[in-house]
Amino acid sequence: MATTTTTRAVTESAALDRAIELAARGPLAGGNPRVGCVLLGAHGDVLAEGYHRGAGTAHAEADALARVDPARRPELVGGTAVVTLEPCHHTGRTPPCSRALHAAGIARVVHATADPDPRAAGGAAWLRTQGVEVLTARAAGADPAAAARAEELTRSWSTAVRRGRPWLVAKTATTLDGRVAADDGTSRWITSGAAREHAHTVRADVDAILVGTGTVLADDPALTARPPARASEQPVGRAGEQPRPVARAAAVSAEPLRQPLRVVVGERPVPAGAKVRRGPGEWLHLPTRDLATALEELHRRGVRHALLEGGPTLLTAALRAGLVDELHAYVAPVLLGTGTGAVGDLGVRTIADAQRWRTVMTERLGDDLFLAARQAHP
Ligand code: AOF
Ligand code: ZN
Repeated sequence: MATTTTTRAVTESAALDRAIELAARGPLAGGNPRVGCVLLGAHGDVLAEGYHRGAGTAHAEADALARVDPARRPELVGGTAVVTLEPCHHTGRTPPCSRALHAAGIARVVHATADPDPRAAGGAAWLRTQGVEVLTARAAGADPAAAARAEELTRSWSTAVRRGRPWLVAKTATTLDGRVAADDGTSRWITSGAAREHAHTVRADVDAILVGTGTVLADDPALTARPPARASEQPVGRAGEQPRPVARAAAVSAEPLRQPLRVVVGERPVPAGAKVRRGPGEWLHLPTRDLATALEELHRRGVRHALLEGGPTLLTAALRAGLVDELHAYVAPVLLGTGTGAVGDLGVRTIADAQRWRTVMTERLGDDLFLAARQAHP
């Protein structure tokens, strides 16, 4: 078991740091947020810790409550719950955390972010009506850097829930001169094995992978997640030190790899023999040219994180429509000079109109470079 129960008295700031570490162990994919919880007794002792392991399993608060030593349960009375997300107030797949914390005698709740899900929201307000002191981490005086890390943990999920469409990551694998294929259409392979392995790890972290019909016809991709090795231990606590792009959370799980939904977007039919039609997992054809509509449909199906894998037509449309939240660029030290560019006409005619993004992560992968960037504003 990853969590431990100690009796050391800690500050709420330390408890928040720990809750963030725990939350980061949960899966990014699967539809639910990553949440961690530390329960402090009335004298500041850590009575238990918990985290959410994904949709259908116990919420972080319930997980922590279940781990309190029965002999020490009375110490919860007058105690504090430090949580990375506002406690839910609904009966979904599990009972409301608001009521469970109140029933246990918790007198103070410090939460890093609000719950944007209208089904679940209201925990903070209801707890206040019961006389529980409820504060955001910032209001409780948490270290702003820790509060920012906690907010980063749920950013992609919260954004998806608020907007009613998945957080969209768009991937490109290009030459140094921004090409994705040579003049004759050949493209295998531009990036190295290390870059392609990395991309498979990212696939395992999303709920759906999207491609246009053009890419299915040209490349016949399988679109399955085949990460190289399943790391059993990952350094926790680093997540959110800088904005953490969608990547690598799923690798910590020892369970069989959950496959993302494979989605083909576009009006042309998907050929009967296309690899995307074959398992494992499900696939779906959304016969529309309108990516925004396709994304809303995917959100209705529970998709909160999606990865757009090509091709240039769909990517250009997504960028023009402002639908891409995060760019994942794999750049190889390869030159083609001519060939297909990663992105088509964005309507930019002068440098002042360029789309400018913010780099949130870089990594060297063999001879290649990985760069994650986000839109400058959100
Ligand atoms: C919490 N603690 O650890 C999590 C929360 O389908 P359910 O029942 O799992 O509910 C999912 C919703 O509950 C999710 O959309 C989000 O609003 C909240 N998740 N809340 O208090 C947790 N994972
Ligand atoms: Zn809950």
